[in-house]
Amino acid sequence: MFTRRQALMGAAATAMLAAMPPLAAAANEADIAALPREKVTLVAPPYVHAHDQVATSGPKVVEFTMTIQEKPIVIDDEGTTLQAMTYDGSVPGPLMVVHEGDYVELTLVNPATNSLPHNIDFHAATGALGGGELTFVNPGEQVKLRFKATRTGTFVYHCAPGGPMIPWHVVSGMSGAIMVLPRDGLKNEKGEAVTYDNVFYIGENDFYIPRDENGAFKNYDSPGEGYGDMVEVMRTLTPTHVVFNGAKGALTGENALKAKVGENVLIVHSQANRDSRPHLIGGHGDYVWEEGKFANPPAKDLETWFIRGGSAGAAMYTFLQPGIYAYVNHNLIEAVELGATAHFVVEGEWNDDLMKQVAAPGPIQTN
Ligand SMILES: [Cu+2]
Repeated sequence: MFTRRQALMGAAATAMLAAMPPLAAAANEADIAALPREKVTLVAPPYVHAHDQVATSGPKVVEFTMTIQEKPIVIDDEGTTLQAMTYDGSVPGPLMVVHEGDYVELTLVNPATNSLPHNIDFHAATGALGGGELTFVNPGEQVKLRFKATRTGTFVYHCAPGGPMIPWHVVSGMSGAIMVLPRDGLKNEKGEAVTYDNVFYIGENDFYIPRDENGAFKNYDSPGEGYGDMVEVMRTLTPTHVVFNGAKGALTGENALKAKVGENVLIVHSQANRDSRPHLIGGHGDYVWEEGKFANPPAKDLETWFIRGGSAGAAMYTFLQPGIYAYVNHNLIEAVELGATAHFVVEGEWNDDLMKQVAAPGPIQTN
């Protein structure tokens, strides 16, 4: 097992961290202690905990707790099982929402029932390793990290316990996202306020499941048992599964996302390891923060957008027609063969002006 010291970024990084001066902002502690505190209970994706879009008060300390769970999850309809590593039991981990200027205070728990050390690297945070050094916890430990949310946008967080453990933990499920909203809410390209009626969080994962000599996916009894085989598959850079929210079908059929005509939906989409290209079949991105950062004006009317591996983006769309919309990674092989498809089931009145079948299928007319 990796120890805390061995696991981090090598001797140079360790020396650099040891040489860091005491926090210059120590005098600030009293100010932070005087801030109001809010305890948030996280919600499993695709849903998101209740939050204000426009902050109703000044900055606060927002308390979150996440418990790391190593557990088997079924990732396709053939019963293929991944010995997953999860934040709070879900793949992806929960979406956290705060406002710019708030302090995020996370208690990260690694129960003794787990077999591996873990940590968390917040792309939203400023400081060495995104908090990875400060949150490294062995099984049986917990840790508390505080960081100030200084930049707005949607950002990935992921486990980064050092060296080859980093990609392995990430492709075993350990990533999620945080959304830092501007205190006065989201704006369109003209600087006008825009709000959403609902928000869904879609985390995309690439999985690398080893196969046996007959080509069947292998099962393992623990993450560590499958490590060597999985690294071999990872090194091909060819995933066996590309899925939304932890499994093929996690967001289709009975698990489809629900919306109504006229509802304005925000879709936060993260991919911690690999590029993706979301497309809503039959709809559009009215406003898309492709890189996910709200200081930049959103692009408008997009057909397909790009999520860079290691980032989270946000797309806003008002549904105009009822029906079933597939939301896919528009590498269609990944969408259909490997699993990266979600469905929105939208209720409401059909608008013939926007689309109508003028003549039903029938014999080809020759005259
Ligand atoms: Cu981990």
